[in-house]
Amino acid sequence: MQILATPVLAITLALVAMERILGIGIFDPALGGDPVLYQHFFWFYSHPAVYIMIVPGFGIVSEIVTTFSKKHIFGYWAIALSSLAIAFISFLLWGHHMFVSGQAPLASVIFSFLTFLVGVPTGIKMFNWAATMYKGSIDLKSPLFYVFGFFFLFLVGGLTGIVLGTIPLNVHLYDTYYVVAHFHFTMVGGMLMAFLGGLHYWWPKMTGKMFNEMQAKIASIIIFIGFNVTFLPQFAMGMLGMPRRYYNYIEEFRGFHQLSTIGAYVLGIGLFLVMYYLIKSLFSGERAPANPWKSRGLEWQISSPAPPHNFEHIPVVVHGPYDYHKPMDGFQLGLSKWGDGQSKETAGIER
Ligand SMILES: [Cu+2]
Repeated sequence: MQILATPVLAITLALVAMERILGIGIFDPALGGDPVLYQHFFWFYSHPAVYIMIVPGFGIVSEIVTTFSKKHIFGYWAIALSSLAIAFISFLLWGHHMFVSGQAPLASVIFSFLTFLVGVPTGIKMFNWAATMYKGSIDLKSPLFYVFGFFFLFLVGGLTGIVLGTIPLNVHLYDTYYVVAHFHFTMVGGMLMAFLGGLHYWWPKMTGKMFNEMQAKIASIIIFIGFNVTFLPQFAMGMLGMPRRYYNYIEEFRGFHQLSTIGAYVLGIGLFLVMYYLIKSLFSGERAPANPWKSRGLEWQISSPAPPHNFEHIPVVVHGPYDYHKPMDGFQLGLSKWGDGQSKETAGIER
């Protein structure tokens, strides 16, 4: 997605430079250019750009959900193929940012339909994650707290995306705080929550230190509350007509804005708490065991932090990374079957 989308932004900047420096009319109507063309270029890059940030988050969520449900991921192929479908469809959606830019009505209808279509693979993922947790042996650890935050916030972000993809609603909501709220629910819900979940999940593996689990859970709840207090009022404000990118507003919106401001401070406190206990863990945290979450993933079978060359010898893998239905002993036995009779110690495997 980065290879296909990001160069378009670079090309657009090059075209702007050519227009400014050489006076070639590309976007400026005074020079015979088309300003809407700029929007096409911009959104052809910027819609996939959002997905570039979210899709890795989907991968993190899949890892965390299986580890803390102790269950094989439900619908492995559906999860994998839906990622590819989301990546592919993301290149066909840019026009949903331009319903009010004077594009052809037929184009708007097609872009609207394709926008609804991307909800299908995204929905497949959500249901597969829910099915993975169903009847799982749920281990309520801090990375899973962030994934729960992801489920709720990203769901709201996705559903309000369907609202914005609906042409008549979009005409009313375009350039209002509704869009600001929707965008933050997808970005913070989709990317930041998954990032924080992944940061907590792999922190012991990266640093070799355990953070304070209780503080991590409290911080995740503060962040979740702070985020909702900040951005939920913006949906209401946007529907009532508060435009985005304005410093001033009429008296009617004061309450919403003040609530948002309070929420932003709560959100900030939560994020500073994360910074505090993570940095503290580096100095005074307990030593992390090789596999603190009892995961089946290959990276958890080496010591924490990961040794410079990960595996001294190529491990023999006899089970998949999500095979929680197979006994743990057999799994470790499989990994310790080294081709050339190396001991488990040199391979960094801890029992
Ligand atoms: Cu978009």
